[in-house]
Amino acid sequence: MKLSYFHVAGDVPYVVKDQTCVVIDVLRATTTIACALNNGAEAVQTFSDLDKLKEQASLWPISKRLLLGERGGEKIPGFDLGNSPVGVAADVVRGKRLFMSTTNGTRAFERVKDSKALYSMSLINRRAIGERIISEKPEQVLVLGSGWEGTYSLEDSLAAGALASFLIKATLNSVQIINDEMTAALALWSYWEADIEACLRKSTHGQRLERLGNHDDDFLCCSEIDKISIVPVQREKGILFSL
Ligand code: 3SL
Repeated sequence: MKLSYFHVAGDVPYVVKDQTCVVIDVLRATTTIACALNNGAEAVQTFSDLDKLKEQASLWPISKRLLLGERGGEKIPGFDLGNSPVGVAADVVRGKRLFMSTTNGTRAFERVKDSKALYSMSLINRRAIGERIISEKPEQVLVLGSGWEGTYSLEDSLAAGALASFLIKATLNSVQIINDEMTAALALWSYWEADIEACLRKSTHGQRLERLGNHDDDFLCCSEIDKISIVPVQREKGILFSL
């Protein structure tokens, strides 16, 4: 299995139609998606465009939908929820479809929505995604970070390295790392794996969240490696369901 990593959507150099892709946005979109589906949300529909989100959400019964999103880390005015994994508790999201838009994560999904298989991964469901990939036996897996407005992010690279490390161990080395970005991500993981939360807090986006207010619960939740076994998979374009 060939494994590559791209820091942001704009770095992906080719058509992804025949690929298996994994999107990562540790802080916080893909962690929120994992928690929401784990807590019984019906599905998470992602949008980079807010007008499209509102249009699609209006077709859904009010009692069965929630609008979730942030810009610059803060809840979008008029939306039901901000982008926090601790805000998507079971009593809030169970049975609901989440219409979600975030600054970077939903753009990454948009870039690879035409892929053959598409998964959403964060640190908390890293093992579940790794096991799913192994069972699928794809020739090539493209891992895509979300970054911040087109630039590198430390925490997404950490998670890419965590996935690569899992796949290498679980397949007894039959993984081929095919770009330098993934080699660097693996090195990052081996440097920080014993103190994941410290890495998240050190990242520029982690510092941005700290400036916005107390996000201790989010940092803790986002750094709990392999905590849940949910596999969010795209079954319809732009819509993630639990496998
Ligand atoms: O950029 C994104 O997609 C978000 O995950 C950022 S935030 O953590 O909600 O600020």
